[in-house]
Amino acid sequence: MARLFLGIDSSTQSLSAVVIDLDTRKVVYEKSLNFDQALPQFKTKNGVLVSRDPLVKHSSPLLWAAALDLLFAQMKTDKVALENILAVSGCGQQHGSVYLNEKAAAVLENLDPKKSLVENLTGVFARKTSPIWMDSSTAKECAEIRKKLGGIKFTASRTGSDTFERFTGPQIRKFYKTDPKAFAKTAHIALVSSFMASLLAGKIAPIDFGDGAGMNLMDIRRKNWNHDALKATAPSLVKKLPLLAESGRAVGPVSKYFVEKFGLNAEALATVWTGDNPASVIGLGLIQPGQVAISLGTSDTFFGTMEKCQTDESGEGHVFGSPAGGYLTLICFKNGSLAREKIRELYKIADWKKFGELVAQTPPGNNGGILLPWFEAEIVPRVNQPGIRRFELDEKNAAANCRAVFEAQMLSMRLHSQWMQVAPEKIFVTGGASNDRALLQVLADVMNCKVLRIEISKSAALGAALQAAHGWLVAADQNPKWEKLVAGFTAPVPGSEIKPDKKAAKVYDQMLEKYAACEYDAL
Ligand code: XUL
Repeated sequence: MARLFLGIDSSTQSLSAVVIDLDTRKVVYEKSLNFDQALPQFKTKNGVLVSRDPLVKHSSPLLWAAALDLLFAQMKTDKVALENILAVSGCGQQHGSVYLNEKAAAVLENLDPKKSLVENLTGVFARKTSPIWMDSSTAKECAEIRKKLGGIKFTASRTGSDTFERFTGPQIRKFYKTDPKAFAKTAHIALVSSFMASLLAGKIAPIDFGDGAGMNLMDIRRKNWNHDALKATAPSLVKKLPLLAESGRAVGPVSKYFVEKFGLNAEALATVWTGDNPASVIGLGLIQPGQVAISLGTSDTFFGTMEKCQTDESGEGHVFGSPAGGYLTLICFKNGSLAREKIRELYKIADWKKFGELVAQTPPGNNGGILLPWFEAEIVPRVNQPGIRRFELDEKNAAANCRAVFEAQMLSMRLHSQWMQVAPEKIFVTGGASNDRALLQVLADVMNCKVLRIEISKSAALGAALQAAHGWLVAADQNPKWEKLVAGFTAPVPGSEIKPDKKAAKVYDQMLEKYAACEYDAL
């Protein structure tokens, strides 16, 4: 019997599955369901509910549950050998939170396969919607918690990050302040990851050290709840939060709901999930300390692995627990493909191929033209009032604006990642925009480092599947080694290496200062 493992990624815009065969070391199945298209009745746009306040971004936990039903139904239709799956793990968009009432635990234990998950779960929420990572409406709560914890440096060194608007602690505090009655009715607070894990396990699942670190509530070094942070956030949190645990650890057998309804193996293990970025780190094979990757997705993220915990005193970057043990550092830039898409729309550029061609037509350094692409409130640097700004850049020149948006994104990454003090000899790159050589050349030149493409469209779901395999091997006392486990699944695309151009790299060394001055000016 093939040893299969299922990884699920509950991201902002879609729910994806990857199934791996551990013996042939192959991905045997991949599928994605786009929320807006597959479940239009939830009325989301790019996975987000419409809101009048541009700083408020919520989604619906029932939408994620409905998508899980659809995904399993799809796997059944596609004849995935669900009876051969030995463990299921997953990951979720980070920071988003789900508020469950006192009925939830019993409902989870008795999920009725004759009903849908949505029918089962109606009535278990203390709050109908979930604030997600794109929300930036909690500046006040961030300031309050930061002050109680003793400022940026202390907050970062205790919890792994300064307080951030999208982090769960400030979001919980806002909920407590604005709707104390509903907060009082909240028996369990889950993250997107632990909520989805709870559905699979049929009980309240722990939060892992990777996603837990995105809450401003976990002690990053001790990996337990930090009581000062809990107290600074809201009352009685210790009762409302689940246990913290290693990702991939077995929670128990999967809920009978999935066994009876879809034919999932009754002995398959349900495991602890993690955040999408920690899972991607595994999916990209970043196991060794000092490795660096850039993911060009809805948000652009810059991450690296490290053995010891070193936090960013300036408070821009984050440290999370890595599913492979140790730590990962992460910087999240909200205006990633979000901004590239906006420029494409603005200049009516037919496709990404054309976009890349326009970038290639313009010189490195863009003749001095700079664009700050803050279409949405930006996380790094902190920009609360969205708006784009041009410096010595002709608004009418489409090609120059295409180059400008990507150059600014890469210069910002270089500038704001300096605290990590890593000098990688190569950078792995993944995500939608990583298919374009012209863009990767800009990346290699700005970072003055060779760049290799990893073509895993679903690195997070793959990481989750590997995490399921790891958890199952641990439970079977087989003492798995991460390096061995990921080998073969995560090699860079042959021939994808791009070397920096020495002349262009010099241009960017100089441009960095000018870029920093523009940021300073704009802020
Ligand atoms: C990371 C972050 C985003 C989400 C995207 O801190 O907010 O990358 O995890 O799903």
